[in-house]
Amino acid sequence: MKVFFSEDHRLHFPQAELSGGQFVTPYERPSRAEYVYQRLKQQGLRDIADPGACDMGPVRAMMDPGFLAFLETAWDQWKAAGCAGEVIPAAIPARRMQMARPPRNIDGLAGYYCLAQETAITGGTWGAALSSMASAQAAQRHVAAGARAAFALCRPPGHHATADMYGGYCFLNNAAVVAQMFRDQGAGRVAVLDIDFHHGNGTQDIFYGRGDVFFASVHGAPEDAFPYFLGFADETGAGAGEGATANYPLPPGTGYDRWSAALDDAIARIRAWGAEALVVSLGVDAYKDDPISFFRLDSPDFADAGRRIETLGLPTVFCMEGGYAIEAVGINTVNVLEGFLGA
Ligand code: SP5
Ligand code: ZN
Repeated sequence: MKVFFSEDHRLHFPQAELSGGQFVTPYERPSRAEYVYQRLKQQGLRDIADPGACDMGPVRAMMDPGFLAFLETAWDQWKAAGCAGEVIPAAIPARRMQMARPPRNIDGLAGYYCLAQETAITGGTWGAALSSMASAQAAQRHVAAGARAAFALCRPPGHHATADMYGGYCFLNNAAVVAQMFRDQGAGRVAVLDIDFHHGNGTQDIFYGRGDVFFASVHGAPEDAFPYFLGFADETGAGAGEGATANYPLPPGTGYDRWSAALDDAIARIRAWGAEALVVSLGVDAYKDDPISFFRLDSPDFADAGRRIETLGLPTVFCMEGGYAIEAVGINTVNVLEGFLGA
């Protein structure tokens, strides 16, 4: 399986994550990608290419122009305003406040585009986010050209980002852009299968009203897990998208028996729906030792999940999402790919 990976992910290395009322070293850190890269090579997945530049066409077509301009200039505006630290807004629009008036003040503007304040923006964030998107796009083009599957080693991740909000360590939604690229190139129906521990709220939001992209997510129940405010089982799509969203929220302590039953149901739904291409949001934070999650999957379970995903028989792009048990992230991620390949 061909892999796309940009070393420019290292441009994004914030020092601060707001966690438990303190600033800690971010869980989403550059070494995550390095461990996956090393494990790929160790396991013989050595066909690893730099993706080249991001194609801004599909990004601009999907994302809010004001949001993109904000991401590109946030750091410079923050510094120009005399702020000493990384971009972390103090205030976010909440109930009964104005949602349609982006402030001029950069602290206000950052809050306007922010969905979770654990995520800091730095001087390298925009470049890294573009490089992550570039890997996803290169993987999509490789599959569109006839390969059965490709792996985009994306960092930073993307599935929490909407068309107009960043957060949850995500800035640009790589999986959503890949799904749309398949559509633009003629696939009638595309599915996104999100197996990251966290609900893929950004991807769901982008496609919620559409009947051409199915979204399925297996994740920690919102009552107990980030992103808290989306991912309930009764979210099934709206309008033309009614029936094209499937959520599998699961409780603390969920092990592979229950998790894989949800995965099987999601796979059956995607098969019955008639997807022609598949995008997998591949997070491995469902792992038992993940420091911020509460499922109990073990490393061999990830290989079994890869085997099950392969049974769909679809052209497949894997986009890296989360996973924070740093040294196990490589093993678990590559296990999914090897399971898929039947290795
Ligand atoms: C892509 C992805 O997996 N994003 C996850 C974002 C999670 N953000 C909230 C993290 C909360 C961490 N709390 C740590 C408590 C440790 N005791
Ligand atoms: Zn996650």
